Amino acid sequence: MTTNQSPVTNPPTTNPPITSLPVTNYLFLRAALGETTERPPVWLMRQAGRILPQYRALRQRFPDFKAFVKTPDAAAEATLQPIDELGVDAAIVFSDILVIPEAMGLDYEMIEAKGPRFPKTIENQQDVSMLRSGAEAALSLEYVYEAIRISKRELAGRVPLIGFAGAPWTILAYMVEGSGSKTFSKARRLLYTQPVLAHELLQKITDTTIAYLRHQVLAGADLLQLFDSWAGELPPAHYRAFALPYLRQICEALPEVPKTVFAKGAWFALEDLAALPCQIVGLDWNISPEFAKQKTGGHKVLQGNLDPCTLYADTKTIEKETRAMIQAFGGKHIANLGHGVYPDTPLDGVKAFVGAVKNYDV
Ligand code: 1CP
Repeated sequence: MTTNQSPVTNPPTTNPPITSLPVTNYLFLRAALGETTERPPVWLMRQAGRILPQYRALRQRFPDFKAFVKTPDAAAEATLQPIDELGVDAAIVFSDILVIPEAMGLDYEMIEAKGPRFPKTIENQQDVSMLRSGAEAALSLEYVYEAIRISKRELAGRVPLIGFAGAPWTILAYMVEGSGSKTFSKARRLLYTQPVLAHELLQKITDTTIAYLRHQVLAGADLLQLFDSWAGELPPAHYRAFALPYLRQICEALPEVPKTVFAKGAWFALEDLAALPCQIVGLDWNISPEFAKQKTGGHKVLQGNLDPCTLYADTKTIEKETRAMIQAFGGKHIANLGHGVYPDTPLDGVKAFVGAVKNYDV
């Protein structure tokens, strides 16, 4: 136990957790724990999404993305679609990282084909003081826990289920910036102009995320991934001061399941990421496997990192590039892309990638 944990509330009593359901495809869990496996397990970030015709059909029923995420049956259906269609070795619960700001009291809209927009952003002490945090905020995310329980039941042990959250710096970036951004200059400015306030906000996000992920594990998540999508926006010293300590708190608070930290663009922090109490480090496609292995000293399982644009190529090229990637990692590896699969990627390209990993002979 660490001193940074928020109090846990009792898990909801309806639908008992089904963590006891056996997982029959152990490949991912074995690889996550550093075992040598017959081939690397494979899944894709953003596999539950527009690449699948089934997803696009389901989405028709929910013109509002948030209503979709908040309907546990529908979210569970989206979670399972890539398992049925692609045969990947893990499912990831269908949700979004932005449910955390909303649970803390900062509402957002998801604008079709554009992305999120927060009508009100965080600017000053009063804004931060008004936010809910910790167990209290995490209680409002029951719909995610229910989606996990339904997904676990319907997966019936076929593959493990990954729970996830945004990393505190990335969540702060949205809360301060109010949307995606080319520069994230408002969020980065805050770290220079109001560092104490930034730390207060990061701590509140961290406390909420820990309570949230704990509920996800109680609901049945077998592994957890933290998405630090805007890690690469920070200079190394700021990443060390404003991102890593909070990632550490989260990892330390959840010892019961394997954890992946995916810090996009943070090649400069690989040694620090390797020192976190997580099992897997996710890599984007700007990092060579050789560089990553050297910087992480062989201590971590590495996940990634094919350029998502590879999947627009012909099948032969996809197979060749995928095999080359697996060879370059040479074990202790989970095959994935270097970021989420792009929504207009041809399904055949995605299948060629998954097939190339599954047919790989070590
Ligand atoms: O399959 C899966 O991976 C599970 C579903 C999932 C995940 C893990 C979704 C559904 N979102 C996320 C995480 C997420 N959301 C991240 C971290 C991963 C990454 O870097 O891509 C981020 C940054 C978001 C924020 C977000 N949500 C954006 C990006 C906007 C920006 O700033 O550039 C967008 C467009 C969304 C909406 C969203 N979330 C998920 C989907 C499938 C969609 C698109 C809506 C749709 O296609 O129906």
